[in-house]
Amino acid sequence: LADPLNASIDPATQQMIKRAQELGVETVFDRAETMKPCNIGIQGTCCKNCAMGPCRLPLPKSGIEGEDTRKGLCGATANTIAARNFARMVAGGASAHSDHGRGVAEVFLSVARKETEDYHIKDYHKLLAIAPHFDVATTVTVDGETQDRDMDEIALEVAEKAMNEWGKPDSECLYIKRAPEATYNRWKELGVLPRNVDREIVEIMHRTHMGVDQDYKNLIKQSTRAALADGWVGSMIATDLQDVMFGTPSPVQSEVNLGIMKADHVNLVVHGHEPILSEMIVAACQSKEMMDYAAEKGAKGIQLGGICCTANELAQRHGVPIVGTFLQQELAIITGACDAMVVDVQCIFQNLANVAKCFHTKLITTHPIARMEQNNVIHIEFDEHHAMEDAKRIVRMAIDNFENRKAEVMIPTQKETQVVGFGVESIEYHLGGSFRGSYYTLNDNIINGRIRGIAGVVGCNNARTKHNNDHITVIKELIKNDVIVLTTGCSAIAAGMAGLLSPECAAVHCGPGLAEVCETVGIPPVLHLGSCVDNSRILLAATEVVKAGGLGKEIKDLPVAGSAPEWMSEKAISIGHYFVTSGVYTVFGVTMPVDGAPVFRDHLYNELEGLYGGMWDCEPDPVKHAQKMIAHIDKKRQELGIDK
Ligand code: NFS
Repeated sequence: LADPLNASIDPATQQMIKRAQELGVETVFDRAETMKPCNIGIQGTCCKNCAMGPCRLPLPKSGIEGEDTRKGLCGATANTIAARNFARMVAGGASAHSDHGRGVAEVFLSVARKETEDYHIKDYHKLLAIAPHFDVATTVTVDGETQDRDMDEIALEVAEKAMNEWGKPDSECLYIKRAPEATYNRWKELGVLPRNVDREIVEIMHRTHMGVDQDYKNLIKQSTRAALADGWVGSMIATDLQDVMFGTPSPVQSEVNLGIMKADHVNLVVHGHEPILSEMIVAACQSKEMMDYAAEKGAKGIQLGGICCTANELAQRHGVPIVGTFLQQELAIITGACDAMVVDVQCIFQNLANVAKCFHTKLITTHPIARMEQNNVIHIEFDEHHAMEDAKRIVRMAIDNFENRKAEVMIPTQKETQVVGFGVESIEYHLGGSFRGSYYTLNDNIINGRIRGIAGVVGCNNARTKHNNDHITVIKELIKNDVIVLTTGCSAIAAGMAGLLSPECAAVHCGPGLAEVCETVGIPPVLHLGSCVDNSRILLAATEVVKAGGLGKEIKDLPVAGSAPEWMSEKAISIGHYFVTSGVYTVFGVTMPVDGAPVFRDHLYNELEGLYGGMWDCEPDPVKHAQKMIAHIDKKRQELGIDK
């Protein structure tokens, strides 16, 4: 069994792991003790893409002397195998984000066509802001006079153009032009502009099929195309259209950690990724009908809480509290107070069903592409055409289950207050000048050295490393050294749990320059930018910094660095790769499946810098990890001549 104190730095998590062990309920933390990873797979050199294999090419303990003669049955080298595996991770990750984006675009199309009554356009301002990026005009000229164009027309055209980004037959994705011009030209020259999202992902699957692409550099080139199609297109459209339909986030206070659950309330936990589902659940929970029904059943109210990126989506737009990170999903049920857990897609443990069996919790799947085989799981397929009806059915199920609690309820008391919901727009507002919002003031603070640089710290938890420890150590080391941190995903949740998303923490944890900026402006030193598709917000924030001037022509010129200290998912690899190829030095923690192919690893860790200005790195020690990022930031400051 896992030692709770070694498994997490968070007392609430430790307490619930212990509780699970007392009750004889197994969790991911225990399984991480009993099952160790495969020594060859972890090196990235196991090829199982055909039935002559799996061919396993571990690196000899003594390293390679002379020529590397390792090969699979077909002759595939370690470089080819590791690059294929890497490319397939990018394909997996890009498809998850982009399919999410496609789902949002489809709902937006039904809104634009007026085929649904449950979803609406909430932020017309954002719609007008994104329309030009789809080459959609926002004005018309009538009799030589410029007039505003009809909103319904704009919406419909944006929806159709957006859908096209996934499958148009010719030319390139429109959204890719949102990058700094010099970077766009660089990509064009290197031949990595994505044509359409689906094609780039399909092409990875083709190229990594047995006997196709056998040049690791060429495989990485295609990975770049697909990753750029993720970050600058699929994910970015997801973010933008979600903002249009559900509102662009602005800073809002909320709470985080298991302690937000309430013993005397119906606790409904939403877990997964797509706000299409969770937005409706929020609306249903707030309806008088549901609140009255909960009271009728003896509950003091309905406590909604989120896990994983769904949590980030709801927190940034509604201040809905966050129950926890990826690694706390089983623990939410183990409180004995989770009356229903509703899931859609991505990052959902199949073991939730086994844990739910030990309690009264109703586990509800909602997405046609993500079901579970266990027979205690209820499937309520969510459909945008009767979304509210479905949402109410789910909420009612949770309320009906309130009286069925069996095990003794044990909810940890820990919770933190946090400010979430920064975005490209609100950073401009908060860090901008007092007369007009712009990135100029942020740039000025970078140039004068109060802010040493900007770091994006993002990504998952990984049961192979102490829960939240690396996120928090990396972030604290960065802000101590005056590096402002932008965070998303489970890393953002970890930061919130550790109290780092509150403006007050600046005085405690920051270096003097960053502390001064945060205190003057009243912002936390760690800015919550949302879910993992919202990493697109980080790309655009960096682009705004470039545009504001004084710090070079491309993201690669900026004093910035990226990090995923506890990554585990394929999505993280796709994100890492679009950060790298957008010009960001990006460090991953835990381990990278490239060590069995040192030549290929060198391509990722060194050669890519010459092409894109950004490169990969891996550093499991969180302090060294942050210091490597700071060293890169300093190198960029020096190149810019703002070194002090
Ligand atoms: Ni990102 Fe979000 Fe969390 Fe990792 Fe999973 S929830 S999309 S993949 S685990 S950060």
